[in-house]
Amino acid sequence: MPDTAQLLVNDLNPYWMPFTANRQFKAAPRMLVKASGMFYTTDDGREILDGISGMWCVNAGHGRQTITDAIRQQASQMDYATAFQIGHPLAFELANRLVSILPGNLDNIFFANSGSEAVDTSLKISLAYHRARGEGTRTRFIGRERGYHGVGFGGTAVGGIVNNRKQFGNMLGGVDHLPHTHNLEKNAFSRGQPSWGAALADDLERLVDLHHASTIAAVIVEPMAGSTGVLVPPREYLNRLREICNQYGILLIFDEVITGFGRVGAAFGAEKFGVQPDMITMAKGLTNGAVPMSAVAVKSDIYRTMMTGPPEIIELFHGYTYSAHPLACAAGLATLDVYEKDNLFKRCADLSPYWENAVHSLRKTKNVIDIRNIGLVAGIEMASREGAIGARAYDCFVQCFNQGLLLRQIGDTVALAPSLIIEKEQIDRIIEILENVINGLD
Ligand code: PXG
Repeated sequence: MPDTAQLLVNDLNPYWMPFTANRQFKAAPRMLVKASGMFYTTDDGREILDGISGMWCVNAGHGRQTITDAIRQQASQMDYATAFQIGHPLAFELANRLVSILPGNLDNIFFANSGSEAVDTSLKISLAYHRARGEGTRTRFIGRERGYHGVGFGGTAVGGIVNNRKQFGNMLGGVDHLPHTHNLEKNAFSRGQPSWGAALADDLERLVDLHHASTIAAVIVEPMAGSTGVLVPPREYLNRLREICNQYGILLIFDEVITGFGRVGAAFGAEKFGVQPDMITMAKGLTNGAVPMSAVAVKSDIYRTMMTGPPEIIELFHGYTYSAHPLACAAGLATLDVYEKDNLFKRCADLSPYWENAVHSLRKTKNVIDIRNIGLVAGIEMASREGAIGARAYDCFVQCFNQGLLLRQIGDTVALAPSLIIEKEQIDRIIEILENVINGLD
C-alpha cells in the first residue's frame, strides 16, 4: 500500500480534477488507495462501504479476480491492436456476447471508450443513417431537460443539466428538449415507476409540430435519468415516446450508460421497461469499471442501411484509436462471464424489494422531501437550504464518507447504486449511516 505521508507530500496542484471543487478538495483531500468487494480503503486505512459502485460502474463488486486475470493475461499477450482495417478476435467475440444479451434486434456493436463517446457516436450514426436513406434533412436531435449524456459537444447539447451547459456556448446547433419528469406534487415517494407523468411524452408531438418531422433525426433519453438525481420513468412514458418516434420516423436512442448491465434488475432498461429502442449506448458496467470502454448497439436495419455502395468504401468515417482495445475486450468478456455465473441481474431484481423498503424507511428523516428507487438505485432528495442549493447534500456526502459510506451527491439529492453483490446487512448499514447523518444536518 502507498505510504500515506508520501502521498500527501506530493503537490496536489498539478492535477486538475474533473467535476470537482478543486480548491475545496485540495484543502481537505479524500484519498482512496484500495478496493475489494463492497469496500474501498482510504489512505489512512479506513474501510468505506461503496454505495455507488465507484461511479455507477462496478456492478459486480471491486477487484473481481477473473476480470483482473483476464486483463493481466491480455496485457502480456497483446497490449494493443488498432481496430482500423485490422481486427482481433476478442472484439468480435465481445460484440457477439453483447448482442446475445441485448433486447430485440440490436444486432451490431460499435466500440468506443467512454459514455460520452458512445453518445456522440450514436448521434453521428443517426445522421449518417438518415442521410444513407435519402433523408439527409433529418439533422435535429431531441434530448430532455435534466438529461445527462456525457461531456462531448453532442452529449452536452442534448443533455439538459444547466451547470454542464452554461460555460460552453452554443455547442451543437439544432437541438431541442423534452420536459423532464420530476414532479414532487404528483410523484413524491413513488415506489418504483411513478403513476403520473406519461403525458409528458406527448410534448414530443409539440416539438414535431414546431420543427417538422423531416428535420428530426433522433430522440435520446436515459430510460432512468441517473446523474440528475435518479428520475424513474413514469409508467407508459417510454412506450409513448416509442409510439411517437415510430409515427414520425424518428430514431429512439436509449442512453443506458447507467441502466445497462443489471442495474435496474434486467440486462438493460429497455428490457426492464419493455420498450425497444433503435440504439442503446452503454459503458460503465460493460467492463465492471476496470478498463474504460463503451459501445453503441444499433438495430440491424441501421447497420444494413449503412452497408451499401461498393464494398471497398469505408461506410462510417468514425472511430477511435482505442475502439475495441484488447484489454477492454478482455475485461468486458470476463465481466459478462461474472454477471452470468453469479446471475447478478436476477440478484438485483430479487433484492430490489428489500432495497425499496430500506430506502423508503428514510421517509420521515429530517428534510427529506422525496425518495425514488428502481432496481438497486435510489435517490433521496432533501429540501435545499435557502440560497445554497446542493450544500446540504454535499455536507451529507462528506459526513457519510467520514462515517464509512460513499455515495454521490447531485444538487440536494443523494444517489445510491451499490454493486449488485451487496448483502442485506450492508443495505441496512447504508440506511443506518444515512439516517444518522441526515438527521444530524442543519
Ligand atoms: N450517459 C449517461 C447516461 C451517463 O450517466 C455518460 C453518458 C458519460 O459517460 P462517461 O464515461 O463519458 O463519463 C454518463 C456518465 C454522476 C455521474 O454524478 C454520472 C456519470 C459520470 C460522472 C458522474 O452521477 N455518468
